[in-house]
Amino acid sequence: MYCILKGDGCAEKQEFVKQWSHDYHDNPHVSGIFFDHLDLDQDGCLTQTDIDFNFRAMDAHGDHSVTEAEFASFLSAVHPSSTGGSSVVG
Ligand SMILES: [Ca+2]
Ligand SMILES: [Ca+2]
Repeated sequence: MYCILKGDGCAEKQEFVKQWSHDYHDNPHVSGIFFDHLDLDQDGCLTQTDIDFNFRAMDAHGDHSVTEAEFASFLSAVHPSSTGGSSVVG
């Protein structure tokens, strides 16, 4: 996710959506909703501050590293395609 932040330290929504859709094969609509979850101050720009807050949310064990499992459980909490949808549970 860090590589999305370009030289100006700001990933705009369309920039993020394009990159995320490419890397994770989500459709752009889903990626856009996901961006809104990550952009905590809602300024339409994903910055280091947003990333830091999200990183802390991901790092369930507080060991300052985010494992694939932690990233996956973070995704399942905030990613629109994994909440609701076709699931009959809950
Ligand atoms: Ca922001
Ligand atoms: Ca961790």
